[in-house]
Amino acid sequence: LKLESGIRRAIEAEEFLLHYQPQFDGPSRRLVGVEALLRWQHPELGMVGPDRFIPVAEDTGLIAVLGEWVLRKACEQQVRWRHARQENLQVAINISPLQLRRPDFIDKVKHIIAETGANPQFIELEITESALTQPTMELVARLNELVDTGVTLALDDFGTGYSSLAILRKLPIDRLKLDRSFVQDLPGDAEDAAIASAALSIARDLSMEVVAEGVETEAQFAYLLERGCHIMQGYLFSKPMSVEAFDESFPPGR
Ligand code: G
Ligand code: G
Ligand code: MN
Ligand code: NA
Repeated sequence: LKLESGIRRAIEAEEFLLHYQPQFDGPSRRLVGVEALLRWQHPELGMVGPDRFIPVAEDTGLIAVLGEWVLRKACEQQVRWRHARQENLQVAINISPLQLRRPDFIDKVKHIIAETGANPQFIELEITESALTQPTMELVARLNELVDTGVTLALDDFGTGYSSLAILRKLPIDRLKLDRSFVQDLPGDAEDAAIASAALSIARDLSMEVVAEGVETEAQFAYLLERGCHIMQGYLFSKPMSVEAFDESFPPGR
């Protein structure tokens, strides 16, 4: 499979698209935001998921241009929703660690926000925990510069990377995204329950919010809500979907 040579062409052919998965405020179950999730509508292979082509894009350096495309599309969509809904939806965007490390990344973010008119307060960049377990001073400085642009930062896949409290305190992070592997077997599994509770307690101590991923059952929802989880995302509420399907399922004013 020649995914590699396909990526650049596919950007131009507009074969990439973003699906969006809604996120809900825990107590009120109100829609508060979405996570943008990249898809490739491949002419021969059909819908290809990011697990297959993001690693290829990272290996070939194409992640820079693909990641920029994602940022721009998600910012444009935030503006469209703001106009259509008369309120802001928080839009979360996955950022590859390789994107983050590029010297021109901050300028790209600023440029795209300015060009699209997106409200940076409602743009959240998700950075995987594994990229930040041993952050250099340079990387911490970069995260601070990012926050200075007005965007907020979330630590994705939280719980899989063994971040220490000492390190978490140094990072300008607003949210922890509890990895779905720790949500999956709640509330029955004692180890997962301990990890979920620990994440919520760390977040409280550091004044961060927790987003639970992969919430599939009311029992998981109730367990997390009871322990102060702020935001919920998962199949219990909705799968990721196209903008058209999203607007139909979640019309404004509800
Ligand atoms: O949506 P899905 O479950 O197929 O996503 C699988 C993985 O791909 C997730 O870990 C998600 O973070 C990652 N992913 C989805 N969209 C993007 C994107 O736009 N950029 C990057 N770097 N990763 C993404
Ligand atoms: O790593 P990241 O958090 O970015 O990955 C998000 C991925 O999780 C998306 O690809 C999405 O399809 C998937 N996902 C979202 N909600 C659920 C869920 O409730 N259950 C499962 N199994 N996967 C989910
Ligand atoms: Mn994510
Ligand atoms: Na995750």
